[in-house]
Amino acid sequence: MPYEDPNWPRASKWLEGSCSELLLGSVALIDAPLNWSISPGSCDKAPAAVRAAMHRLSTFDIEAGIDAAFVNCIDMGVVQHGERPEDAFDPIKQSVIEGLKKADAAILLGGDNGITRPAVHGLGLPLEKCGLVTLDQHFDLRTLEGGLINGNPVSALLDDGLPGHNIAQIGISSFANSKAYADLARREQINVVTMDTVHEMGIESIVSEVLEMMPAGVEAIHFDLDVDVLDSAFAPACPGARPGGLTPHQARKAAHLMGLDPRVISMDLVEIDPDKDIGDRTALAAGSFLLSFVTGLALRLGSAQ
Ligand SMILES: [Mn+2]
Repeated sequence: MPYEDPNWPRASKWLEGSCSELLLGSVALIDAPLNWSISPGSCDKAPAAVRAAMHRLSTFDIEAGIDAAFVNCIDMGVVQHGERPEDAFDPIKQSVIEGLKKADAAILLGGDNGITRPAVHGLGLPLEKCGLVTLDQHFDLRTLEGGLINGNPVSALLDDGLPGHNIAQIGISSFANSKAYADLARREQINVVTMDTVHEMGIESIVSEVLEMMPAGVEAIHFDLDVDVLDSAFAPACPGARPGGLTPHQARKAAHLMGLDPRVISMDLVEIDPDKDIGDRTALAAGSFLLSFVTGLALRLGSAQ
């Protein structure tokens, strides 16, 4: 019999539907194990790895003074989708639309970054009313020639008609991107915040500023948390992570602040390759980001009541 303490509820129980009697709202959890990457790996195993890590996390956020269990987790299970991003587009988009009908926010467990494009479409609004905030060391603006891949979801969204000024990218890093794509981001009027700017200004002020600068016409925002935004020391499971990235503390703060904004109604956690993880440290970090987004959401829903 594994050890259980009734005074220490595990986040894994929350995933199974265990929640507080006093409920503020709900979140839909969707597994989207897309695995069609530039560097082939095992991102398809990430939803299971993050869920397993939740067994070692509690639901209580001592910093925010609130429990994730004030939000009911509606587990929507795995989206059945094809191997290629083109084949996954409709199923993932529909799963987010369904999730948002049932819950106050939808959280997608990737999978690779290719899930971000259908997730934005799943906001269910014309793209000019949609916003995208990425926490990522990379632009993900690679060419669309050769088809969809995990390195070009932002290009694909621009091509679909998402205005560049509705996109903010936090954590863009040196030697992880090219001048051609930095120039493209500037031409498209994407709000780019580099990694050094985050370290100099602080993640809280950057997230607040980015949300304030979203155009007034943006009604719903998708938050793409590419876990490779972390410093590679903290994210052995993310092949895209580089030295000099965010600490788990900074990414957790960012996720919490995003959850607090009423326009932010969906989130994805992507680019974790559990086969490369060490001591589950990347999966544990990702689990804490998910929970911090939910406690942000809980505070937001509580203050609206
Ligand atoms: Mn990315």
